[in-house]
Amino acid sequence: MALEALDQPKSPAASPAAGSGCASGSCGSSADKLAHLPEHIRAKVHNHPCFSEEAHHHYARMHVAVAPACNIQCHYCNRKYDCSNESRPGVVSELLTPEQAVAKTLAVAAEIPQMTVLGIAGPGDPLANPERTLATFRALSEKAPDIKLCVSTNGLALPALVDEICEHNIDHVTITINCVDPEIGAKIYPWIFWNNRRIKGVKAAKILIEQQQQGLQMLCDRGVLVKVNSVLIPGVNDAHLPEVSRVVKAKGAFLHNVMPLIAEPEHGTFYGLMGQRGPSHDELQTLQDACAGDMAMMRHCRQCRADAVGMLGEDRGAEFSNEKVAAMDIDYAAAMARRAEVHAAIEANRSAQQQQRPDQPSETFVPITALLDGRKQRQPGSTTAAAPAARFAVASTGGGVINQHFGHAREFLVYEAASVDQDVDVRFLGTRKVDLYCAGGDTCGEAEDALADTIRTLAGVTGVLCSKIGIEPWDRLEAAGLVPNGEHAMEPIEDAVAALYRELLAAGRLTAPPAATALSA
Ligand code: CLF
Ligand code: SF4
Repeated sequence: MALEALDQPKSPAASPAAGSGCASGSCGSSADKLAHLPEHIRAKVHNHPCFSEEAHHHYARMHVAVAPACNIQCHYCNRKYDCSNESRPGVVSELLTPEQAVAKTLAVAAEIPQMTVLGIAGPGDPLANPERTLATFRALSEKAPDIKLCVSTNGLALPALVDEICEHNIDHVTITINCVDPEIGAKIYPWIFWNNRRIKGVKAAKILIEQQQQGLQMLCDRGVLVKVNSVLIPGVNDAHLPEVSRVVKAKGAFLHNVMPLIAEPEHGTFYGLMGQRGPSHDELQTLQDACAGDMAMMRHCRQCRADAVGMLGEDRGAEFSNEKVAAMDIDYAAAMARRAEVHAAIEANRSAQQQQRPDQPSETFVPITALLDGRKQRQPGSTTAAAPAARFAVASTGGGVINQHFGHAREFLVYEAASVDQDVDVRFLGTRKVDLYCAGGDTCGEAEDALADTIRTLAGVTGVLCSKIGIEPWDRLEAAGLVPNGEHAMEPIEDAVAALYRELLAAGRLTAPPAATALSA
């Protein structure tokens, strides 16, 4: 899993219009982006950075790597590294005991008060290590009741553990479901370990799928919010994933997260060694849109490490090694009070941002519960007017505002703007990772290759919004046909994207739709 530190934005929220600063997220404002959800669900997702796209601008999560073993083998995994269920492979985790995990969680909660969720996602399968996983959750539910608990699993052991999951107040569960067809499953999973036996092929996949579906149904019946992760493997399950979406939605899954396969020979995975490719940006987005139909899709996943700490997209794990945590003296009662203050300030910011846009009641993703009420998502590139859609890359460290220097960005958030019924509709599409262009000091601006790579990564994007940008990269972006913009610093992202879109439209610079091949997030 992955991360980032929250640089608290000095947003317009500090104004008296910031409202009551409802920390519970239940103020009932019609401008609240989650207002369409039932209250009990809104309370669960409001500050969960994975289950709410809007929340990921404001809140952080952390993982503790307490689960080394796994009960299945996936062709995209090498367990010397992190679990590819929810992790970017390639970096070995520091394995923790439950006691170390609890100490680390309390330390992070004190140091990063905007951390709201503790997840267990590896490096193996958390439910294949039930004692270690549940001991961690049990201790944390007692010592840190203000932290949400979250677990990610391949689902094989899930039905047997559903009752214990519910006992420990784990409100959010992710199941990685790559298929509902055993024939396809046999191409992804060479074996499972089941009832003390290793089982292979289609038979193994059939058992795994049955367990996943049963576990999903049991959790949904008990009111637990379930996100389904699927790894998009071109040529293996790409045509099949819309069916997966349909099936899991019918069972009551809250959100579907289609993630790209990461397969490189150096990872030592079967797919990596066999040359199985991952999807392009275009293929991923096309598949996400195909799965969306009337289903909620997660598009802001960072495929983070099993020991991730911080905001999505930033890694602060090194600050919380076992050695460093052992040297910390944490007063958790004081930390909880501080956390409550910080959360109230964040909610004041969010409330103010929403009040500035009372005509925008919905999240950029639309949860299933809302879609069942008849809400629809605009399809990418679609517009009811003659004006074309355009894509914008945004540099932000969090807070939902444009607050990052172009040269400091390690990733860009990609949004699409389109004219719809005389208004501008802004939609989040995904993220694109880049190498750091400016390392500060004398080296700033010398990273020619990094800038060239960034420009290539931003293919299909029309404008680049950041808080500041140097003359050199400005010229290079312009020469590449991009429109750099630093005029909307500290403004809410969607407002700034809409403003630049309008400006370019009025200037006649959006007369032709971008080429279809360029339209990828
Ligand atoms: Fe962790 Fe996963 Fe919980 Fe989030 S991550 S266990 S739901 S708290 Fe989030 Fe990371 Fe994507 Fe996972 S961005 S990989 S979806
Ligand atoms: Fe690896 Fe996770 Fe698959 Fe187990 S479930 S083999 S840890 S990717």
